[in-house]
Amino acid sequence: MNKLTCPYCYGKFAEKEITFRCGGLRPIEGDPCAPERDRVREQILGDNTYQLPVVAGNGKRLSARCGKCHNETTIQICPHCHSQLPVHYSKIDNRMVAMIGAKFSGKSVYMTVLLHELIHRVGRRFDAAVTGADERTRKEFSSEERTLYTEGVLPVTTRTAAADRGRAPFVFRVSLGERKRFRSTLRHTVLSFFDTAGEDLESDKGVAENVRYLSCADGIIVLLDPLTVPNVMEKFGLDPSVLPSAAQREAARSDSPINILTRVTEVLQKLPGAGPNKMIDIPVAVAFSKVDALWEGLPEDSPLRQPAPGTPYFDERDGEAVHAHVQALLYDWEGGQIDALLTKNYRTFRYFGLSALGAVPPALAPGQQRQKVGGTIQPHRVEDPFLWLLSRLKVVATGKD
Ligand SMILES: Nc1nc2c(ncn2[C@@H]2O[C@H](COP(=O)(O)OP(=O)(O)OP(=O)(O)O)[C@@H](O)[C@H]2O)c(=O)[nH]1
Ligand SMILES: [Mg+2]
Ligand SMILES: [Zn+2]
Ligand SMILES: [Zn+2]
Repeated sequence: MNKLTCPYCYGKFAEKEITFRCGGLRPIEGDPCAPERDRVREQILGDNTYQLPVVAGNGKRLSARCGKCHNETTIQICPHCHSQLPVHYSKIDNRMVAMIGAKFSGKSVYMTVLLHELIHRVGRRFDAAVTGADERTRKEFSSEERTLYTEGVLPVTTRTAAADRGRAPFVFRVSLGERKRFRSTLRHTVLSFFDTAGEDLESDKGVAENVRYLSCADGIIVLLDPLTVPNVMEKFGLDPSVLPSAAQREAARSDSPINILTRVTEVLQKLPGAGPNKMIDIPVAVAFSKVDALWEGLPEDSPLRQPAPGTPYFDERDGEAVHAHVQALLYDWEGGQIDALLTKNYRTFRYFGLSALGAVPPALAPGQQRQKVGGTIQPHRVEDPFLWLLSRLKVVATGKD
């Protein structure tokens, strides 16, 4: 059976299991339906707000009739968490992109910057329109965007999945292709991004809370902080102040990328269908964040210092050059342990190097509560891992110049 995955709770269901919600319109006779308690949302999402009544129906049909007000409704909801599904959800592609990485590796900053870039700039490169798929995503994303871009304030540590049950992923709709005069070749893809807490990677319990999310992923971005690779700070002659807070410096000391990758690999091997001796099939983009801190120490012709190509497809030649360069750096930095682990366990992986901010943010001043961005945000190569994943998932084309 063709199982669909909810982009909000990652539960699986068949098309016919999709449920409906009353639209609350005034009926010809009597009163319109009023919002009421929704115990499913209370239990699954910790959301206690009142909702219009749930309407039973067959998801293969695009509408159902409310038993109370007798109005027809086309609002489709997930049978597990009662979240409203994107329009025609069962008819369009949906892809889950998971992102994981250690505490302070830069996941929250990266996610905001990547989505901002997809909406404002990269979309144009691909003639793609990227929009929030629901009201909450649009509101919450705008608020995170404002905090980072307008107020210049960096995010606080993301709370663990257990501590923050109500936190939902951002769900975006990407529409790619051309609208021709007589025929639309527009393809819609629903993307679900869940910003995990690095802290969840530190314990088995935390990992278990995130397993459902990882097990549904079509592609994974593992974000690694190169400044936490042993010897890198010394090799590049960096001052500890490139890790702006004491908490970050402490985290950098205690958890190196090879440890993180080992734990991530164990998680993926425990998923259904996987096994300790089986290669992992999900494409994994291994992206080093914060490369702005390393620029000065890299040769001028390093592919990591060149801007991302502007082609309307994933540039395979550039991608391979970056991959080979990062691989060589890893052998120099830590003797290729990371590369050996990935080669042994992953069928499809690729290295990337990116900077979300474009510069090292200034250290916290005494008494300062929240860390701020130095100047304007100048992202570098943030789209690469994402476009590579989409090219593996056949959402965007691959090309060589
Ligand atoms: N130099 C540099 N530092 C960055 C960049 N992005 C993030 N940082 C630094 O890394 C810190 C942590 O970034 P977050 O995005 O909050 O990290 P996270 O992975 O979400 O961390 P948790 O939520 O605790 O798991 C920021 O406060 C910045 O100091 C970057 O592009 N360049
Ligand atoms: Mg975070
Ligand atoms: Zn759901
Ligand atoms: Zn009704």
